[in-house]
Amino acid sequence: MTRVVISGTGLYQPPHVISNAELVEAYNAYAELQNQKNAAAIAAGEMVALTPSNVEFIEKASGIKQRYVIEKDGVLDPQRMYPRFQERPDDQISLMAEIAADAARKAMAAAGKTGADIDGVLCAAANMQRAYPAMAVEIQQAIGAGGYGFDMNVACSSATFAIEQAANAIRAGSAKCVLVVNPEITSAHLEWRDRDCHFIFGDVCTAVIVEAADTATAPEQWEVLGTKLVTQFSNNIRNNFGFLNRSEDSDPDARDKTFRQEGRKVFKEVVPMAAAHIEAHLQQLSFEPTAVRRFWLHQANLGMNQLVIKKLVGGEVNNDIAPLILDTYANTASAGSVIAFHEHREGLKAGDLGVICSFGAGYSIGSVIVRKL
Ligand code: CO8
Repeated sequence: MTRVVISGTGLYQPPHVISNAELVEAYNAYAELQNQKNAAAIAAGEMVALTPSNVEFIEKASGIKQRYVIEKDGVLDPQRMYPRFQERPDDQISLMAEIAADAARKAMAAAGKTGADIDGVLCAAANMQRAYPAMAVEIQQAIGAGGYGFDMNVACSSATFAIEQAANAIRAGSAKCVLVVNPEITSAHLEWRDRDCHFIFGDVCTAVIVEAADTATAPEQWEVLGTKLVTQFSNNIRNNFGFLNRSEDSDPDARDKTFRQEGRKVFKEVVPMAAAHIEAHLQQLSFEPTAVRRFWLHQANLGMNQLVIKKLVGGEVNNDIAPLILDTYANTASAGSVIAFHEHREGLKAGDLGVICSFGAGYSIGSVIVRKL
């Protein structure tokens, strides 16, 4: 069977940072405005006043200290609370394709590839900017790639699921070198006016080059030993925003239809699923979890990752066994485990084993077992 390697990764990092303090200040100003507006209804017991958010809660409950965003002013404007992007004409590259092309070029440079070497582009992300033409096809054009491109969405597991599709395409002979790219503009589909989730997400884009081992020339390569995907339906993380909304005549005052979750339930249900999934995957390849040198896990919650690692290998979690990027990037949906892999490959030597693993909405879990060549 054709051996498959990851031969390069790339990262687009947005220009702006929002600290927890800035975020909380904006939310609290918004809450104050709402409470003033609804003072009569609140006094009459018809409405509940909004309670303030706070930095200590956010850091303790999630491990997040800041997030990167493409546009900051709109998010922090208490009268607005979402980013301010200018609509682009059709003859200009679209925003998702622009950040994807940036990350892609960096990954291609790391892998020693040009656009002409790429014959498959998978744009895998939790939300697409539009229905069609596929973002992947626009990215394919922007980087001068050949072959084909398509979009796919498995929420936070989009990247790992795409790496499996890329590896399968290479093994089946339908592609030689596939770009997997994960533009996550989470700031535009987060309800920043919801205290329960306003702190969770950040923007970013990651890119991964997956290719046949016999064409790879990069100085650093990671053989894909196996991939394993699983899904199980859950309503605990949903985004109901979609093309049917305008036909459904729903309540205009209802909460934004974008991201919402039952965070506690997600935490409880996904941790054991993820740990069991990784263990089963390693077992299929005759490895014990303790044989793994590094786990690049999905970055949603510090406590989740600590528990997953504890279940797998016992002992305390540190950045050497499971690096954390959540503190600086927040949850970046499908890109989280790939950022961890991109930024924290130091200290591993040829022959070392690693696991890239995502978990999130669906539920969906995807693991990629790699060995450094
Ligand atoms: N400030 C102060 N207090 C707060 C705040 C706040 N901002 N928010 C909630 N509280 C209060 C609550 O009101 C509650 O008070 P009380 O006890 O009086 O009722 C108390 O704090 C505890 O609240 P929670 O139970 O909600 O708090 P948790 O300790 O469970 O922490 C977390 C909340 C951090 C959300 C946690 O549950 C968690 O991380 N869960 C896992 C989430 C997860 O992994 N989700 C995956 C989602 S990502 C995904 O799959 C991709 C989606 C696509 C991307 C979408 C991009 C927009």
